[in-house]
Amino acid sequence: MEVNPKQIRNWLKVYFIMGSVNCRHKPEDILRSAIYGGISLFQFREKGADCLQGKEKESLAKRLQAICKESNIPFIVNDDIELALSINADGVHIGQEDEPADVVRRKIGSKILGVSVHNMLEAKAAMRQGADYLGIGPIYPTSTKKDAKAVQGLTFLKELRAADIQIPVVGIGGIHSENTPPIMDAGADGVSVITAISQADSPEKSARELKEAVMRNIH
Ligand code: TZP
Ligand code: MG
Repeated sequence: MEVNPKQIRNWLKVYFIMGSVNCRHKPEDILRSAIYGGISLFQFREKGADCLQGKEKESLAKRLQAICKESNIPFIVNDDIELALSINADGVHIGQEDEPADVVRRKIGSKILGVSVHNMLEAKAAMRQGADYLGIGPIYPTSTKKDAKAVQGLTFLKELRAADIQIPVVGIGGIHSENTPPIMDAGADGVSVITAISQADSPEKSARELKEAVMRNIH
């Protein structure tokens, strides 16, 4: 997949992240509902206690990938480069604990590469090493990622934009439609969420509300 920053920004608007442990019912149903509601990008993040491994993980990834394909939603894999390559995902998302971004970039060629960063040094390194977008957070408190860094609010995001760094950026951590506007005002291109959609009574409604909040506050 050929990617340019404008296209990436568009995909980052409502970025839904999910694995089986985030789901109270069938992941396929939650993803379909989220797509009806208007998500623009999906990340398969199979992590945490009791997460699927091996063939079961791959099988769920393929089922969710097929659902994304039907609606032209790019399918990103968290951390697992081998899986992303073997199922021909559209991209990967890595953190600071994973392989360096330049190594991953060489492995995945022109697929989408997202990198989680927490400060200017990490952001600049990720950009130099070929990141297509940056994930910044946790913006708000979250209980989803047990090893998440301290809540950082919007300070770093604002600092990045003040330095005129224009790489596509998505916020993450404790985000829902009501607390989305300040993130967009700080210069994000979109929001990424796990709980707000995966645990919602109606993932469709939640995704729609997030999309409306993003679109009302796009800069
Ligand atoms: N990285 C930083 S916070 C977080 C990740 C993966 C979890 C976000 O989940 P939620 O449920 O939207 O707060
Ligand atoms: Mg990681």
